[in-house]
Amino acid sequence: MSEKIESLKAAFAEDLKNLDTSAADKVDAFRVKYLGKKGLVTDLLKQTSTLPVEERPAFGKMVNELKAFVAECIDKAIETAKAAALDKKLSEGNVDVTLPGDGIPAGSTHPLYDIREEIIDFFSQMGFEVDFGRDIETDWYNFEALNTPPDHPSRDMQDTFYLDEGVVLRSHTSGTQIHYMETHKPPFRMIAPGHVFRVDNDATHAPMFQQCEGLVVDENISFADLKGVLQVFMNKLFGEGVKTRFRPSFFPFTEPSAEMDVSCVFCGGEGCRRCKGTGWMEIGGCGSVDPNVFKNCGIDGEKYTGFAFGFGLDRIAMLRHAIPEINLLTSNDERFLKQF
Ligand code: FA5
Repeated sequence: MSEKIESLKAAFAEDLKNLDTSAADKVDAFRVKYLGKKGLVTDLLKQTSTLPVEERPAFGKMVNELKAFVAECIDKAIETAKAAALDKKLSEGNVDVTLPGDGIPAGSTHPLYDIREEIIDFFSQMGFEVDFGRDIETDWYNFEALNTPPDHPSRDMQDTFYLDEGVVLRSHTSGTQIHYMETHKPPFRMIAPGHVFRVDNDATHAPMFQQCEGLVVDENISFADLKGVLQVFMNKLFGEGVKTRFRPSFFPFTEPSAEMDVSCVFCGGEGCRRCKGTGWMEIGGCGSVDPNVFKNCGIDGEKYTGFAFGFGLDRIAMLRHAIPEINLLTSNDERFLKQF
């Protein structure tokens, strides 16, 4: 039987010499001839079972060695055939090697994330500490300590999600002020970025959005300090030319209180549908800390004064990128996200 193996090996070597490796189909047919299901080597291997038991191991070993040799030679022939095919294609000029390759898709940061990081950077550089607070607050932190007792009419200003009796999804970041004042002694400056929740839904109001609270407490802090800090902040966010205005307003936890507006980016201040014809867009609330809030946190309101503010990050993103609908920011729509 070993002669059979030797003669097949010799025949294979001869056959290989004459193989046209420039044609892939011929190489494949050659592989089938020797290693296919009914191939010559496969056939030889099948004959092992017809031999006397004592001869089988030696014969099987020799055929397997032949099989490995044949497979290696054919693999080389396949590589040669592939290279020949590529050479042919290149010489025919069918491949433009100057074409750009397939792009590797890369993600990018979300515009709201970018704005949050920018705000944190800006205030950190001014010595503000960052406290992220918590999404779930008790009534005390979200309302009462902020000078808003249960039947106070100003509770209607923020339509709140109640989780349980006296437990809410925070409707603003102002509650973090209280936690901070309970655990820190003035003087201090802090910001509190985070998600907030309200029963609200239209083009400029979302049920979940982000705010960033700010609080500064020290001796002799005035409303002028507040205006100065916020003007510089707006210049940083929207550029040197941005127009701002403070409108008298009301918040139970600040006195006096104001709303801060920036000139509408959609119409440049002319007045349009988006700014309801006013030329301005509301961006946040602010004011001097109400002495009752200091009292609730054990801070001496005779000695210390302070200012606080709270901005909507989604509104800042809308203004900065001229986004017409607030819900696009959380829609997870790739067509929208790919623009950033
Ligand atoms: C407040 O939430 C106050 N806590 C802000 C504050 C802090 C005042 C400290 C004084 C001192 P207001 O409800 O106006 O205020 O919300 C502040 C900002 O959040 C708004 O100007 C707006 O930019 C944004 N905002 C409010 N409601 C929504 C909403 N549903 N969707 C998106 N942004 C909103």
